[in-house]
Amino acid sequence: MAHSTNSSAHSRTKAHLSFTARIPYQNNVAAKRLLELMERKQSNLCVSVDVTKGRDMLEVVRRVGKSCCMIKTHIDIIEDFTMDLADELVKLSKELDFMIFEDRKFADIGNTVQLQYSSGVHKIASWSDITNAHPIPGDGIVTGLAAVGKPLDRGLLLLAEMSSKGNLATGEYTRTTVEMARRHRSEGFVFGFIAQGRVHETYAPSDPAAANAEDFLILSPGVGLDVKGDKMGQQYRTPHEVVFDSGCDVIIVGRGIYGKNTEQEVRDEAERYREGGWKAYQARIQG
Ligand code: 5BU
Repeated sequence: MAHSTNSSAHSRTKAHLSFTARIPYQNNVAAKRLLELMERKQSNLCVSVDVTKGRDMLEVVRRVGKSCCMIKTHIDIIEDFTMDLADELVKLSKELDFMIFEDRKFADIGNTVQLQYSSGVHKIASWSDITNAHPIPGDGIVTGLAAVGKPLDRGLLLLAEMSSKGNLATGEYTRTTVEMARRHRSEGFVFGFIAQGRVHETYAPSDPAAANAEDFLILSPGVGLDVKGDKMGQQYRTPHEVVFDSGCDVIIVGRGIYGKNTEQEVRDEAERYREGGWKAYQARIQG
């Protein structure tokens, strides 16, 4: 999907409001917490910690926790997972003030995802503030996850677009994803999208009053300052392109940060991305 590369296209939309000013538009508790947290820490950086050992994950988190609003996990790649790791992560999230996003990409029928979210080895809903789902199974996936997550004040993002070359989440698929989120917004669980731009504005409701009343948060992966992609189809844009040009709210950065060698380099890169993301956000709301 080609999103507008001109921020003026977002005029009179929520893209020009501060994170704080957008809090009243949220129906989801986790979304309100995230907006408050971003403003408080002056950070719209989510660090994706894609390492395979628990102690390495905690080490990266200790290094970047102060710079980010969120830590994103793929908990199923951790070889030595126990619930102690989850407990430690939650403890660090309170000490260092960030939220936890398990990038689980649920994609099954409601009954199954409900079990995958609540149970098994990982018990994701017990420690992860936010998770995400593919819309492909239909509305039941939202209903199933909400039955577990809503009572715990968790939040859900729908995958409306992806960053990788040749992905199928485009056009009609993205439009119907937006419509699915819209159908569930008032229930207070779905609060946004994983996307490359402001998909709910690209596919806006026909009634301007309805468009005015709604807000969704956009979290965007595929962010890098030094390289344009990897050998397996990942595509990177800069924080400025993602936040200022395309109007996304949160930048998700993985290897660009945790992939550095020394402790200091990891800390420095986290600050570099935090600053890049935050400056682009400030320029956007001032523009
Ligand atoms: P990277 O190291 O910054 O390329 O990591 C990006 C992370 O975001 C990684 O955990 C992916 O699984 C995740 N991701 C993505 O890269 N692109 C997408 O469209 C989605 C998730 Br959805």
